[in-house]
Amino acid sequence: MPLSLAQAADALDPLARGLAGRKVAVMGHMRPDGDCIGSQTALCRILRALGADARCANRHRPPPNLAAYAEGLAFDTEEGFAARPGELAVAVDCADLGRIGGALTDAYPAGLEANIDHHVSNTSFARLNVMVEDAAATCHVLAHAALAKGWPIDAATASALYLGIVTDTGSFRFRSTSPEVMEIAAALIRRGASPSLTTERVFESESPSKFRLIQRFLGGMRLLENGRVAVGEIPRGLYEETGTSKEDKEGLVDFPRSIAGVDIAVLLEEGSDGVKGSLRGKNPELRLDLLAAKLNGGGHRLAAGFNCLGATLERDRERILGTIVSHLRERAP
Ligand SMILES: [Mn+2]
Repeated sequence: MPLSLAQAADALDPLARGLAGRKVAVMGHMRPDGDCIGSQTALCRILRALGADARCANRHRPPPNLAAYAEGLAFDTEEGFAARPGELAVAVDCADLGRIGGALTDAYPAGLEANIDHHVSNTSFARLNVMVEDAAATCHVLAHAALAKGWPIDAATASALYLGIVTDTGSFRFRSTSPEVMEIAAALIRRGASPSLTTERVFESESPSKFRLIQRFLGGMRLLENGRVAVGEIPRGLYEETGTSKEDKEGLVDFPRSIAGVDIAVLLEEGSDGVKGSLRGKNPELRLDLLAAKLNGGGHRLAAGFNCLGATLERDRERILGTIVSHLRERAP
């Protein structure tokens, strides 16, 4: 059941304090983004300060522009991953167990201790499930709880919490940017988060190869349905050609989203195992989470993703785009 931020803080406080003296793995979703790295590292730091022996675990390492946030913490990846004796696992920013990946979750046969998230599609997969549908970010849920319950917040923790809020609100541009979100951001800045350093680290540290990827992505972008759908693609091999990797995909879908009149922005990424899609919108009535569910995915009303296993762009592009266009016609003719 979705909770309010205050209810979430009440549920999280006994959890965080009760983990003192325990070994804990704070897990996030594969191919971690700013909110994932921010909530993993912030919660890990808070739990340590409260007396737990906490580490971060993610199938993939933090992308280069977010690596600084994991400094000083154990951040383990799927390579040789094992649970420590008696260790409990807590997931942040993960809508379901599949987002964490079996390489990590299989190490905890008794299941996960807690699941802290803000995705509407969250499947309540842990013993304690704390899902705040209205939260702008998982870091918003954690920051609210930390401030309300007096958890230790040093400058590095404040910076990590701020990171997740900045990235998931699109630098305070998306609908989720409420007065309350700004108040929490202000409280984090007072505790040492730096807006300018965050911008530099996260948004102004792109590589020249990323620039080549952006050029190619923009060159192939096109509009459908009288300009209401904008699609960009990353065909198989483009990462290799441009000297980039999957991590460089971050932020590309904001280009189609930025065009006037576009209701649904689509990024299609072709890999060896199928076609992954990212969906972004401006109108919550369009329910992109429901659209993604039709394509083996999920997410939020305005930001969702899907994964068409075994698909290729050449064979399945029209079917995938057809599903997107019919959804748009159904929800907002
Ligand atoms: Mn998030």
